[in-house]
Amino acid sequence: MRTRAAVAVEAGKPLEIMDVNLEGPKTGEVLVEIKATGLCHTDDFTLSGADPEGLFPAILGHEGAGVVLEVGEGVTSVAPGDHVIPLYTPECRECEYCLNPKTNLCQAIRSTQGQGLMPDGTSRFSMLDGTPILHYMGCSTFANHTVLPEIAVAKINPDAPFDKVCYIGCGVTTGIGAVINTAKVEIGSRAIVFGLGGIGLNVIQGLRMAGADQIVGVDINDGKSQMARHFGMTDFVNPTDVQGDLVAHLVELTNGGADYTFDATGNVQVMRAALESAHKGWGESIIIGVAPAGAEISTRPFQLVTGRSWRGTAFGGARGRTDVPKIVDWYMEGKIEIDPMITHTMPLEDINKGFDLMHSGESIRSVVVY
Ligand code: NAD
Ligand code: AHE
Ligand code: ZN
Repeated sequence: MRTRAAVAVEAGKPLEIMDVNLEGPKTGEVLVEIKATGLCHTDDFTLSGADPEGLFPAILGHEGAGVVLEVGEGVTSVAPGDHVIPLYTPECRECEYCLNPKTNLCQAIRSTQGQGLMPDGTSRFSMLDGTPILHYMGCSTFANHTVLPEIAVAKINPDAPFDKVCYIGCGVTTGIGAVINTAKVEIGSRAIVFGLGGIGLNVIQGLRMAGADQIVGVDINDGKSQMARHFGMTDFVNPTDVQGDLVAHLVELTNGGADYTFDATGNVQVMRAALESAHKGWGESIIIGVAPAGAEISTRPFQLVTGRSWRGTAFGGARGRTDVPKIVDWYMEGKIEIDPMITHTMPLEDINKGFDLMHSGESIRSVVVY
């Protein structure tokens, strides 16, 4: 079939909107009509050329929601008509990782996914002249139709609005999951969240759900503080307004350091500040942000010797097929809020404007509605 897509033809160039060829689902695969997709900073990171795994030409996008149109041979868990969210972290429920309760990082298809290919080692997308186009993060939601492995789709409540719950495909689950699944924040905790964008606001929302007493938000853009307060932030710090050392300021503000800190910026200097503003003896710092090729984190080992720990999280530690439908239900029941964070919607033709809004700091989430 033919479908409409925004193609990343080359690193650092705007996406090009074009018709592309899409082959139907093979064994164990499903064809999904994408109805809406969010624009995550990770898409921008890969498009910029900073992603060591970035490959071109590719169809980016990993925060989508849509409807199953067709299933390949052997598919049993979803059927045409089902509403689904594509999963960049699949859940095969059989691999060594899925069988270990300590991780959500299913590895069943990770190697081909990282090469922009389906599990059989081929791509389903091509340009009209036959040039292959690679998949991205196993999702490629910047196409109106995409093909996904069955283990990489979560079946969701059919009443859920696509233009809101697409955000559960990455940002919402990553932020809330970092608090609940990874940090396992306790009632009464003090926390600091660095970066109040599409991920950081969901960390704040998760901290409020977990019963944190103090939620400090740190961002270089004052414009992000109003929304963060709406989601539960108790104190705002703009590092550019701090006289002297940021870490010392945050340690004082949190009465000795935070029980939990979260980096949602992808900046390795910020990651260091996050680790060092965690409380001596027990503070945990969770890295969510994705850093460019070649970037490395550093600190004095003494920071760890004296009881702080550094951890990381992908997709908020969520097991997609199990947890994503539950998070959609939380949204439908009003337990979590999504709508105010979706500050802009646009047709696919305007997707590059969505990235401009991300760069200027004007948007929280832009969503493309097909
Ligand atoms: P975003 O652009 O919406 O938000 C980033 C925020 O960080 C902005 O508000 C920006 O002003 C702020 N910021 C930038 N530099 C800062 C600094 N030096 N100090 C304080 N604040 C600063 O991006 P997003 O979509 O929220 O993504 C955030 C990060 O999380 C990105 O690196 C993204 O790639 C990553 N991410 C990781 C996962 C995961 O599973 N680990 C999932 C999604 C996104
Ligand atoms: N490809 C990059 C790393 C990108 C990365 O860390 N991706 C996160 C999800 S970000 C979603 O917005 C992730 O899931 N990581 C685990 C994995 O297996 O990719 C690089 O540095 O090579
Ligand atoms: Zn993302």
